[in-house]
Amino acid sequence: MSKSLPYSMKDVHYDNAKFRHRSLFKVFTQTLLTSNMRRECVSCSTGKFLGLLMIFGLACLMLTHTNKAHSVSDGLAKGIATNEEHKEVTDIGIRFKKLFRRAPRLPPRLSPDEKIIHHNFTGKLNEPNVEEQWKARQQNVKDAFTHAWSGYKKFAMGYDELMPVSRLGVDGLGGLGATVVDALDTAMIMGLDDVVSEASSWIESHLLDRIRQKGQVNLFETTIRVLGGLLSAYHLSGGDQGMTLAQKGPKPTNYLDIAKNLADRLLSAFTSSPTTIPFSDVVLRDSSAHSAPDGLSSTSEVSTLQLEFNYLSAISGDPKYSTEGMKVLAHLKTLPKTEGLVPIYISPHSGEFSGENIRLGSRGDSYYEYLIKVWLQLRDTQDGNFTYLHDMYEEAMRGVKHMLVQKSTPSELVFVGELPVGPKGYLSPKMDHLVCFLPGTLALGATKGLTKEKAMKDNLLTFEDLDNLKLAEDLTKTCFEMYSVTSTGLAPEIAYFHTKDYFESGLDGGNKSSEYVNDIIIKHADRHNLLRPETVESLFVLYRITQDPKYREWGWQIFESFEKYTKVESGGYSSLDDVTTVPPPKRDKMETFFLGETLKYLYLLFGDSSVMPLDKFVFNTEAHPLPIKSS
Ligand code: DMJ
Repeated sequence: MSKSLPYSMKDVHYDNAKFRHRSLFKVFTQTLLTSNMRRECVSCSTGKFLGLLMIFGLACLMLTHTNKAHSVSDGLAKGIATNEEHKEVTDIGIRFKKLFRRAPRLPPRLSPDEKIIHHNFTGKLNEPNVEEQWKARQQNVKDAFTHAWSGYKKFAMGYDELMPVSRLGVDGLGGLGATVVDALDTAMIMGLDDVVSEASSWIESHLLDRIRQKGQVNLFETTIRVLGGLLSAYHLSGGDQGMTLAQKGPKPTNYLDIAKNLADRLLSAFTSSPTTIPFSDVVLRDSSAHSAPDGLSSTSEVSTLQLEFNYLSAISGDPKYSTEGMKVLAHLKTLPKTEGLVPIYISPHSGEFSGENIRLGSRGDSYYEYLIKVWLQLRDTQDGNFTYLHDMYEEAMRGVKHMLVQKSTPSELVFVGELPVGPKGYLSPKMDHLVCFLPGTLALGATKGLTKEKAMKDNLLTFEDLDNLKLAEDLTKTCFEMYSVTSTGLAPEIAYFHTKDYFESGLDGGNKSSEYVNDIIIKHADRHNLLRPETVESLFVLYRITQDPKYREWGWQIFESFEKYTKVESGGYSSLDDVTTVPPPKRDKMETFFLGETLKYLYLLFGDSSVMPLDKFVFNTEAHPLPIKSS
């Protein structure tokens, strides 16, 4: 398969020229060079030559009049607001000098279309009841959370997950009651005091014992779900002068004590390893650690622990957690990469990457997410220089655009493919649903959590930021279309894209009325849906940053499909076996991240944008918000 042109060259129209003031001289000479005039000039008659002279003379005349817009642009370009703009300039010599001066480079600004975006999408937003309507929709999400929790509480309390169809509990994550801890801060944010009370008393009475007694757990899963959940609960219940969203429940220090106990055991994955790369698994009861059977750790797993470990060090006053976590990132910085892209496996024994497989789906995804998020978390602290994380992130995003991004045929959806045999091999047009975290991360990386409007007003965006934001918007659309192209309105676990080099017939998503039904291919083995959060996560971030209501509308459509096809009457929601069939067969599992992430992001998407602002909180990869502390 041949590679098509890189995304950045082919598709992005943020040509600097768009933002530059072009001098009249340039316009004039460029016209001469590019229009018919040039061709005809070779044999031009005296009459035509005189005509040209007249145009030139007219141009000079125009320049002897004041041009305020031009002066304002100059002021902006220098970043200074001066009164010069209003002065009459009479010196023709200066004007001629201007003719030959290089046009200044202006900071990017919102186009008039973008400025009015939130007034013209549905035509309804000026109506007084629009916010009321979103509040009502937000209440629906809250009701869904209550229904999910009630199923879990009735049939699986204390187990990691609920099997809603069998009405049983199952321990798929080592037996720490993962759903309880993952769900707790969502309940706090939603103001569900009874759930907070039930979840927190279970944690107070059982979690420490479980941590002392349980066997093998995965370092990454336990960190992002359980440790992350505890740390967020600590802050949201008032710890570290945090918010007091929880009216009921234990003192924040109780969450902190449990978090420390757990993290002390997890640290053995770092300290037993012969390199700075931690082993993948820990036996909690004896604080021993070992690598996975193949001896390897996932790249995303070893690089997705640092937000949690850093915050724990900040609030406990003990630097050891942060020190171990950050050693990993410092080491990853030194390893060879392909345009910032990394293989999905790494060996804790050698400290080197293993294999050539490069992707932003499973085992690769949150490496890229944490580069920018850890930088956002630490950039204002005085603990060291973390610019290298931002550099690694930017280089990687350039690599994504250059090596992985393509467009589908016939309807040109932008997608992120994979390099299963490394950078010299073919690009597979396969995109995991997991990759849908990327648009949110790109948007966050561009504006650092501010709205695009504010970031542009304050001249904070570079052209690269805008380029990344444009890609974020294109990919969010693709992720949404992965839902709307199926019969159920729910995305498959994996999609393939029809390109000029790749097509398989008879594998569409089933929604024949979708414009993209021929662009997206869904193989039989990939048709399941695990109630994953990545797309609604990106919708939430994109809505916060662009303020474009279409992201809310898309979120609502997805939520309605979850309600219609995944809800189990007796309590809980179930993952599905096949999103292309109606009714879809249920898989009998409610993943913890449905409560921890999916419903939290939907709730925040439909709610007031001042709650959990993205420039003050960084969400760990399991959607547990941690405050960004300044120095
Ligand atoms: C979650 O546990 C996290 O979001 C992780 O980063 C990826 N997988 C799941 C959700 O899909």
